[in-house]
Amino acid sequence: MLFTTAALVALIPLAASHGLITTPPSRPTGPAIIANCGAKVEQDIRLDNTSHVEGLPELAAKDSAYNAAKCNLWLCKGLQFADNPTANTQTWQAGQVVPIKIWLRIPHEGSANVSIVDTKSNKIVGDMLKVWAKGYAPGKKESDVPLDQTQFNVTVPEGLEDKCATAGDCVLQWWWYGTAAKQTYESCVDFKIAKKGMAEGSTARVFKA
Ligand SMILES: *[C@@H]1O[C@H](CO)[C@@H](O)[C@H](O)[C@H]1NC(C)=O
Ligand SMILES: *[C@@H]1O[C@H](CO)[C@@H](O)[C@H](O)[C@H]1NC(C)=O
Ligand SMILES: *[C@@H]1O[C@H](CO)[C@@H](O)[C@H](O)[C@H]1NC(C)=O
Ligand SMILES: [Cu+2]
Repeated sequence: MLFTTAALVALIPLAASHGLITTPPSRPTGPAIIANCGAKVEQDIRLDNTSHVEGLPELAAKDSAYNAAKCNLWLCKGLQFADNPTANTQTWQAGQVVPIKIWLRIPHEGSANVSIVDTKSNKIVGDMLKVWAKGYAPGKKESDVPLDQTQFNVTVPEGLEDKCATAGDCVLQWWWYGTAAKQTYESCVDFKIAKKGMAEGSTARVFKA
């Protein structure tokens, strides 16, 4: 097949998309996403782990391994808890301030939020930790994006000690929608909540008071 140079150049921005959480470490690909979502979805994410969700349902539909309920493409892009090394699971306490860093490769202006999601019901738990109703990720290149949109703190809410006691039951999800691009990005951090006074030995705790 022949492509003109212009056509090839036009393809590049599509291939090189767009963002994920780098701190704390976010869910990677692995054998569980292959088993539940199929090899095509896993390959798409592995080749560019900042890519958007919208292309994935089409790839999944062509794959006999795809299990819609277990894969759950609209939560964490289908990335699975079982693929996240245990060492990546964060242990937090209510009131703890958690620094988040986003690698935002290519901006698409739109809205974004950071929230805790109950993975069984795929519902946001409590208030969102961060909301940009508009004006998220403006401009054309990484450096156009305001620093406070890619490096910010969230505070671990009170009252999740039971619901989020076990890693995998809840995730911290960064969610971003580029309005004109019509593309959704999702990236997830696995964590569990430790009851206060029971986290002896945990390190690097940052408390407000
Ligand atoms: C995403 O991809 C980059 C580049 O290949 C890699 O360095 C990084 O570890 C990956 N992160 C995750 C969470 O998959
Ligand atoms: C927040 O994120 C969720 C996904 O977790 C999304 O469905 C929702 O539309 C977003 N809401 C706002 C107000 O940004
Ligand atoms: C996050 O919180 C820590 C500790 O309270 C503070 O030192 C740091 O400057 C904050 N970072 C941002 C980006 O606000
Ligand atoms: Cu794009």
